[in-house]
Amino acid sequence: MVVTDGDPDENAGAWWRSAAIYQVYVRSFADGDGDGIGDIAGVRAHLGYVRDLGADAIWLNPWYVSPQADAGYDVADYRDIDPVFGTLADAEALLTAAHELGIRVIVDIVPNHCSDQHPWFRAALAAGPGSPERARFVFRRGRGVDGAEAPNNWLSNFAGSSWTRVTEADGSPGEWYLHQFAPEQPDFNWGNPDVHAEFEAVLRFWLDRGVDGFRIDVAHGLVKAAGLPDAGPDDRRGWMPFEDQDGVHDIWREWRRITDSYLGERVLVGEVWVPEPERFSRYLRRDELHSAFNFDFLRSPWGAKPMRAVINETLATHALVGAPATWVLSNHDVPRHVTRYGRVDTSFEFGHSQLGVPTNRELGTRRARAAALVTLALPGGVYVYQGDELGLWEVEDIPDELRQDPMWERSGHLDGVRDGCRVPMPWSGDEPPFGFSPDASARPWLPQPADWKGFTVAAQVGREASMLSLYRDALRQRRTTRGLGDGPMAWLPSDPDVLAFTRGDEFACAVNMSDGPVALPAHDEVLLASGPLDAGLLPADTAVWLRTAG
Ligand code: ISL
Repeated sequence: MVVTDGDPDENAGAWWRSAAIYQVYVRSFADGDGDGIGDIAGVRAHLGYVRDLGADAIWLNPWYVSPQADAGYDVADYRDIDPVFGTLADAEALLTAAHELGIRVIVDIVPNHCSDQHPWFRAALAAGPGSPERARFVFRRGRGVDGAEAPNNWLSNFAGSSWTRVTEADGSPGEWYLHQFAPEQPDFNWGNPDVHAEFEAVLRFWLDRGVDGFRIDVAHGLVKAAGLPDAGPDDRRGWMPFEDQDGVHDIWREWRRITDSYLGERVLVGEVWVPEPERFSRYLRRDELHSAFNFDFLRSPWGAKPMRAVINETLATHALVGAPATWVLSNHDVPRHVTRYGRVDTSFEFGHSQLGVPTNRELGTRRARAAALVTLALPGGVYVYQGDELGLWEVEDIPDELRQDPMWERSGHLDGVRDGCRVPMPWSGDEPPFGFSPDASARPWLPQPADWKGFTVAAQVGREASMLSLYRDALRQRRTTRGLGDGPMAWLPSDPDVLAFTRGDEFACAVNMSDGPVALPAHDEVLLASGPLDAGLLPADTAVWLRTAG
């Protein structure tokens, strides 16, 4: 597909504008070889499940060679597969098998940083200050006496300073290098042409093997403000010198030219955490990324007022650049929404861990069912994180010694946001590993709760009231119902605590976020409901899909 200037419809009807994309967290999806860690063989064996669910594509979290200091987001070789997940041949076979089933494949790419075991970083350490090897990363002399203080005050996303001091070859304390995440994840210097050339080659390596696109990790973070100035007092809340710098857009234009040079509608999907919606939309200009995760909806508290505001703002912002919106309820970085929506404070914000705050799982599940119908009915694309479709909740009682997230140790155990949503999938059976591993004696890399017994795929398939049946029905109808996916929506007049909207002239969705039952909007037929209706009324925390004309 070649983008032509000035044609507003040049990508109308493109698959990614309406896609339902299933996020496969490879390490926790299915274990093919019995070591308790999910792998490519496991994904391949369960592609039929993804097809039956009704997803158009899968997004695979990083599978590259990695010391796994941050679950694969510390990449040591971008052109090969980590042995824990399989081989390059396994990856190629997975791409073929997925394509045969009509499932597209998006792979994660991590361009902000690599692993400290990446050959470039090892060479940079060995080569010393002022070398071309160091120029591919962000090395600086420290401040203060003998350079003993970090070059600036930037804080890592994983707590503590963003800088680590190295010991030079002669044993003396030396320069500092920047890492916006763990010290094992040195940031690349995107001012260096080698970095651009290397990533172009890596993109082509995977595009040549048939991937349908990339999910770009930390797409707002690659370019840092010139001179690396100290961050201001509004740390972490607004514009920061290490995020959302204007120069980052040149990189996405470069990448777009690469994907556009391939046949088959290959896509760039950004992980873009930017507080201002207008600045967010800049990543989606016609010659930049195709789409980006809309985290504002995920962050929003449960409620008609805040969610209506997010929907309106999202659609207005995307309209500015002609991009389709996306809708996301959970992913591998945030507590699962069944748990979030059962709390008093239903919002999500990084750094405000609610680990252990009481939650009403029954309420959270009811809302999660309703939220599924809302997100699958909204305009644009949608992401389903593995386990959302089973109604899994955040596992909050993982023993401290089994936790794996680097954020846990680095934050002094204050933050536990990311292990509890990564617990391996329950497929079948009455006890762990619930069919996750082929061998019943295998120990999954994070422990599964015993009460997932009733939440396995096998326990939910064919059970009409299950979350899995709801997702399957909704995804099937979403494909076949005119008006869903990309396209316009219009609000229907409603109670302020109800969201009701039409998609085209035959379909409406309503969700009741008030305390009591409300009347359904006018309709011919109820197509799908997230819970039982109450004498023809829509109960609290329930959503419906309606056929509005025959
Ligand atoms: O800290 C943030 C906002 O202030 C986050 O948005 C942060 O940018 C985000 O969590 C980045 O996540 C991604 O990159 C990480 C990795 O650990 C996550 O799993 C991944 O989704 C580093 O590669």
